[in-house]
Amino acid sequence: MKKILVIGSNGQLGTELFQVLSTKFGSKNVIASDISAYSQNNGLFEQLDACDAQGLAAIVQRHKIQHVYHLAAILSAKGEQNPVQSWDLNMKTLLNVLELGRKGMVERIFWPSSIAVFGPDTPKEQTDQHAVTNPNTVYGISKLAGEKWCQYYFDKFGVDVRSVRYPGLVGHKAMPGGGTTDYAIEIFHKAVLNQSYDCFLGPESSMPMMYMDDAIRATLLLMEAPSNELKIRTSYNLSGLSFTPAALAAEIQIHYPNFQVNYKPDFRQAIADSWPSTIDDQMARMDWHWQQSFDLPKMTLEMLKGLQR
Ligand code: AKB
Repeated sequence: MKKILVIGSNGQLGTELFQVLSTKFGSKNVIASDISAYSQNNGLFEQLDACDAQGLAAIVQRHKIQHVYHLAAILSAKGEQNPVQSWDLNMKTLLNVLELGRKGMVERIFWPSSIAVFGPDTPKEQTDQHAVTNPNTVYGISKLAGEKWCQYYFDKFGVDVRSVRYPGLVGHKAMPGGGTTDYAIEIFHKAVLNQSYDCFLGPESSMPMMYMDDAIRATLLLMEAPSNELKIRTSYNLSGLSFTPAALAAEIQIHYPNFQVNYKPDFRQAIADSWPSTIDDQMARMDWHWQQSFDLPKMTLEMLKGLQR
């Protein structure tokens, strides 16, 4: 059994990924870590500021960690409010983890990139793996630089680091924190409370999204793929579904006919406008046999059922 460390385990993705990894590999083999002193999960936990390289290395040595999932980051919307802090945290933590790989202290690393690597010059539809990027948010710039660092550590030092460009992730077990795609989770929380939702994007902002179960399945598929079959060592395009706030509201109204959305776009609108609408992920489909399974009706049903429970 592999020993696994999840960095950022209290986050939206970390909470769910930790649970799935613990079930799959055994709770004694998966260690959660977060900057917070308290764990959202049951199981082994270490408090860790991933900017602290020595603290990170000590945890890796103590638990004989082989695989690291490094999920800690400041996301797009929060990043625009704290540009320098976001750059420092996003880059320093990644380099600390890549250094573990270079020193032979861990065998394999997962680090998420994002559709935020794309920008206003990127073609909007079926955005190709190698499309022009030119991001205009600090989060996007840090993800693009991070992708290049992953490629560099793979080429120069043979570090087995793997990555996908997540779209907006939609799940019901944890709240998102500071992203532009967060509306797609918040809206469900309001619907099940029979409240209206003030959406911070306009009704026609189409963005790539993915239900959390698909995101976790994609992550595990990539981490289990034979190294020699992976042709992309920056980060793989990954596609689930694309929808607008209006389309999502209409789908929720099938279940909650009185549900109302008020559109009040703020600074996040410009970020959403700079990102693609749909993604071409054929490289992921070819190299590690990726296929999404959630469409908008299925995702909506799962979200509503999960939140009602
Ligand atoms: C965000 O909105 O910042 C994130 C992302 C797309 O990476 N969810």
